[in-house]
Amino acid sequence: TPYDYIVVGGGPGGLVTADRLSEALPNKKILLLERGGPSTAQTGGTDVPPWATGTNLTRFDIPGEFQAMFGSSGPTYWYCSDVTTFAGCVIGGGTSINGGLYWYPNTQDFSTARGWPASWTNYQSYAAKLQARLPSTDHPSPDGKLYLEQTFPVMQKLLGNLGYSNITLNDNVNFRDHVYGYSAYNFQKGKRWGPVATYFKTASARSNFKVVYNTVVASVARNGSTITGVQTNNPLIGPRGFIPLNKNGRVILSAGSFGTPRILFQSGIGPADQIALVQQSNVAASFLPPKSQFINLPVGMNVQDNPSINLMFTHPSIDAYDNWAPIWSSPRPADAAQYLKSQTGVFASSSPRVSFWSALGGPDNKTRWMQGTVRPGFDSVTTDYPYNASQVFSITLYLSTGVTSRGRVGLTSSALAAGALVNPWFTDPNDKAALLSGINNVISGVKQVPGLTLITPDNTTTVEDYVNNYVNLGSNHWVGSCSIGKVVDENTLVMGTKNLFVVDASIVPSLFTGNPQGPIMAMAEQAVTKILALAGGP
Ligand code: 6FA
Ligand code: ABL
Repeated sequence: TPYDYIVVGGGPGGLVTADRLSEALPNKKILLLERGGPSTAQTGGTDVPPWATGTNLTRFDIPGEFQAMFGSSGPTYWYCSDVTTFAGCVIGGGTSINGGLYWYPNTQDFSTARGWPASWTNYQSYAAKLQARLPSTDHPSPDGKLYLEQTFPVMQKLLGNLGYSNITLNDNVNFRDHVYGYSAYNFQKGKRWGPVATYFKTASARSNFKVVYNTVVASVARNGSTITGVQTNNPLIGPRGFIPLNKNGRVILSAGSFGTPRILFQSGIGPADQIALVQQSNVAASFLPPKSQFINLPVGMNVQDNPSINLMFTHPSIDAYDNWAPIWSSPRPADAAQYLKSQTGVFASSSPRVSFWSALGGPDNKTRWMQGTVRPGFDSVTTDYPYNASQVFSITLYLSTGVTSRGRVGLTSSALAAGALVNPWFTDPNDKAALLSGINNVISGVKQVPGLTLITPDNTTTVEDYVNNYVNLGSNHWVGSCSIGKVVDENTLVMGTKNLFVVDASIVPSLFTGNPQGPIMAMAEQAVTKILALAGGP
C-alpha cells in the first residue's frame, strides 16, 4: 500500500518527526521503517539481564546497564553492524543505547555563527515543546537520593579551586563557562525514557501510524527530482521490497549521520566517487537512476565529532563500582534488589556523574568550549604508578562548540559499510592546542586536592605526548554529513529534489555545546513544523 509520509529510521530525529506528522495529519498515512528490532519492553524488547529474570526490565530500560553495552560477551546486535563506529540500530537509535546525558539547547547551538539559517535561530519554542514532552532530571533515582556520587565532592574541590561555579545545568543553558553540576539525563521513573517512551508511544497509539521493524531502506526511487517510493530489503511489505508514495507524498530520511548518506549515495545523490562505489555493487547498482539524473551534492563532507581525551585519577573516597564489570551477570546484590523492588538506586542512572564546561581561548583567537564528563571507573589505565583500581575515576574532556576541524564520512568498503573517510578530529591544529590548554588547566588543579592523583597520563608521559598519541579521539557525536545550507535547504529538503527531506544529526552544521540528543530532538521539532508548513505535500 502507498503512504503519504515514509520516515526512514527510528532514532531521535525520526521518532519526533513521525509523531508530529501523525498528530498533525490524522487522515494521512505515516509509515516508519526501522532497520533494527525492539529495544525497551514498551517496544517488545525482552533482553533482560539474568538478575532481573521474570521482569520486563530490559538492558535498554535499565539505565545502570549502560556500561554493559560496551563490555558484552554476547552479540552486540544493538550496534549497527555496517557502521565502523558506535551507532544504535534498534528502535530509538542512539537514544536506546546511549549514556542518557541530556542537555536542553542554548542560543549558540542554533546560531547563524554555527551555520544555521537565520530562520532557525528562534529555537526556543521548539525547545519548549521538547521539554514539555521530555523533561530532564539530575536526580534520576525516583526516591530523590543521589547514588555513587563520590566523584562530586572531589570535583567540587578540583573545579572550585579553578574558579568554577556549581549550577543546575539545564536551568542555566546559556551559562557554559567555568560551571559544573550534576549531570542531567532523559530518564524517568528510574528507567531509560527518551523519545521512545514519549513521542514513539503517542505515535504508536494512532491508527494513521505504522512502524515496521527489521527493514533496511537501501534507496529512494525517483523520477528525476520526484521521489516515488523507497526500496527496502523486506519483500513482505511490498513487491520486491518496494513501498510507493501517494501522489504528493514525501520521504523523510532519519537514518543518522552514516545511514542517511548511505541511502542518498544509493539513490544517486552525492559526490561522484561515492556513487561510483554503488555502481560497482551489483544489487545496489540496479536501483540507481540513470546517470543523467545523478545529483551532485557534498553528502558526507563537512563532518564533525567532538575530539575527546580521557584522563584517569584515583582518590581514596571513590568507589569505582568494580569498573562496572559485574553489572550484567553478578551485580552487587543490594543494588540489584533495590532496583528490582522500586527502580531506585545505582541502577536508576547510567555511569556519568558530574558534568562541566569552560570556554577556552585558542592560538587563532577563536573561542572553543570544552565539556567534561566524570564517571567512576575507567576504560583502560596506562600508568607506571602503583594504583588502587577500586578508587579510579575518569574525566572525559571533549572540545565542543567552536571546533573548527572537519572530516568526511562515506562508504568504506565494496560491501557498502559506512564510516569515516577522513577523521574529523584535530585536522586543524588549533583545535588540538585549545584542548591541550584545557586539559592542562584541569590538571593544574590536581595538587591542591588532598589525596587526588592523576594516574593516566603518568609522570613518564607528558600531556602533549599523551594527546599526540591518543588512539581514538572520537565521541560518537557525528554531525554535518548532510549539512543544512549545503545538502538540505532551510526546510530540510534535499537540494535538487521535490519531496525528499532529512531530519537527523546529519543536517546539523556544527557541533552543539553538549551531548547532542536534546538539541537533535529540538531540531526535529522545528524541522517537522517547517515540513508541514511547506506547500505541495500530502
Ligand atoms: N548523545 C547524548 O546526547 N547523550 C549521550 O549520553 C550520548 N551517548 C552516546 C553513546 O554512549 C553512544 C555509544 C553513542 C553511539 C551515541 C551517544 N550519543 C549521546 C549520541 C546520540 O545518541 C546521537 O547523536 C543521536 O542518537 C543521533 O540521532 P539520529 O536521529 O541522527 O540518528 P540515530 O543513529 O540515533 O538513529 C538512526 C536510526 O535509523 C536507527 O534507529 C537505525 O537503526 C535506523 N536506520 C539506519 N539506517 C537505516 C536504513 N537504511 N533503513 C532503516 N532504518 C535505518
Ligand atoms: C556520550 O555522549 C558519548 O557519546 C559516549 O561515548 C559516552 O560513553 C557517554 N556519553 C557517557 O558519557 C562512553 C563510555 O562511558 C565509555 O565506557 C566508552 O568507552 C565510550 O563511551 C565509548 O566511546
